[in-house]
Amino acid sequence: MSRTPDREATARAHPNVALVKYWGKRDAALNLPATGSISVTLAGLATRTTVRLVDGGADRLTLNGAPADAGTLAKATRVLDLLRARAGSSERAEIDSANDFPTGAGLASSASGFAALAAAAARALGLTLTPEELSAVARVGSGSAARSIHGGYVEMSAGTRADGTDAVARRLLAASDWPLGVLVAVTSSRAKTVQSTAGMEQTRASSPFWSGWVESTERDLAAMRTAVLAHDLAAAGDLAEHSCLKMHGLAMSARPGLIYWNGTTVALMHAVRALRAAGTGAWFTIDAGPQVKVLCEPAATAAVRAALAAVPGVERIIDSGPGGPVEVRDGAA
Ligand code: 2P0
Repeated sequence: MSRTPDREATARAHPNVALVKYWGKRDAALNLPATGSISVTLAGLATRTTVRLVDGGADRLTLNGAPADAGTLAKATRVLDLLRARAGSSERAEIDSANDFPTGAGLASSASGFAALAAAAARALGLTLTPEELSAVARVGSGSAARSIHGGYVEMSAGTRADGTDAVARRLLAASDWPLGVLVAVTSSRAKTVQSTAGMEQTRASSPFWSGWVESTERDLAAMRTAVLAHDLAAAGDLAEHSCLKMHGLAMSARPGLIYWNGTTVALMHAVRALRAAGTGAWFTIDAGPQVKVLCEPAATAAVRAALAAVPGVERIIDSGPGGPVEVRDGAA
């Protein structure tokens, strides 16, 4: 273990999109997921986070140039506390984090944000952790962040241990192992009104479909793992659409029901299915927000992009595909 002289480090992480969704926790205090999940880390979108250690005071978090809200800061402090305990440090952190894409709008900014925070803070504190250990730390900030530590195709385990030490993410395939087109159709850049953590707890506490979700996701994970390892886009796409619609159906069945879509979101789902009916392999998935992510063969990207752009209400389309793991270095941004 060696300390960096300036006790400052910068990390860059990508968000990810889940092909088998995570929605709900088995332990809210430790942020342990009720089910596993499988994702693709997304190139073309990134969070850059610098952590500087200082003596005394409180942790401070600047997000996109403004002070972060109290809830986000509290999550960051939980991540830092874990790392400080490991490093035997009582230093505070000044965190400066910025996203190059809309924040809190269903584009997984918490995934890339907490992955970058965990990596930068570990480096600043002089800790050397394995990616699996780092994923367990990032998970405390945000469940999906555990997946963004890795590049490519990633599986997050729910684990069974009460302390959550087996709730970690592992890479299934590197980004370069299976090229894939991923287009992100942005329909609104506004932050969502119900954040994922609150939405998940509301769902678990009130949906009559909860147990069916937990049981059936086990089967989805096994089938998706097989599809990913076989580079079978048709199988992975069908399952991804199913997991997406099942997650949103579950969320809608909470009381009060959670509706993350807008009209353009629905129009995009129909447009993707129309593409498929006309012979272009394209499949949608949607996270806790109104944006639509579309999976396709890389060669079909231009045709799919044109079809999505023709849907009224689409603000912009971001080109993406499988991205790399979190990167970290000493010093400021
Ligand atoms: C996912 N989402 O698997 C699912 C699908 C959104 C929809 O993980 O409470 O921000 O911080 O652990 O990770 C978003 O939830 O939630 C998410 P917390 P997180 O990508």
